[in-house]
Amino acid sequence: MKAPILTLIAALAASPALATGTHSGGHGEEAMDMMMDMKMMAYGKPGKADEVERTIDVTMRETDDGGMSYEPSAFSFKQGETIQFNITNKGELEHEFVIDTKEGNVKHKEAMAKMNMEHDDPNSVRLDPGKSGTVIWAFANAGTFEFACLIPGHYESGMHGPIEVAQAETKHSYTKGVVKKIKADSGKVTIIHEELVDLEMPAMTMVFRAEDDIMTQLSEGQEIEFVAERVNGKLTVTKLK
Ligand SMILES: [Cu+2]
Repeated sequence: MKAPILTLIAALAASPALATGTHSGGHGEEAMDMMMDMKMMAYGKPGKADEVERTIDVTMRETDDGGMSYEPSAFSFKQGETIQFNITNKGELEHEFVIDTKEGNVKHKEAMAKMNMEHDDPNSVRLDPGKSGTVIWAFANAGTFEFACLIPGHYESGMHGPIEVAQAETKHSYTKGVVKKIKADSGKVTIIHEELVDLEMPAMTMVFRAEDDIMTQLSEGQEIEFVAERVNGKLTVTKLK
């Protein structure tokens, strides 16, 4: 018996709103896309083959001491990286590789303990002994996630490891400008500036907000290099050089 972990997929696929002329049962791609959008998964999203930045070989096997393991046993990535995992089952038993949050894995593990579930999702692969498979995953968000085998007993035997996704550094580009006018009491400064690359704005004269620590460093007529960002929706000078 095979029951999908994500009954949501089935619900969506069966939804009349998604029924199309070509729909022939099974999980429509549209339904899958929609499910992915709806879930907005913290641990990322299915990656595209042409966006793979790194390929990592992973082996799964039982160990001589009665445990079960992955090699490597931990991963660290940068936010925004798309990784292709080439997974090989070098053991004697069936194993799987599932990417999720730690909580998500715990939940699925409990569900799998109750019934014989198999994963059929883009974030996982289940492999017979000797077989290889691929998971391509885009780690869109920073955080600590987990890869695991949720076949009953395997997690407890050691088949899980952390995936650390480091926050992407927001790169700020400095823009040249001349301070035209300062209204310190209202926290506003008018700057004649060159193109604001980060904000995709052309060279022009604009009013920016600035906190006191920035404001005290400014004077009218001064040539500056500055970083502008949207803070609470308002254009703000956040860095000065
Ligand atoms: Cu396993």
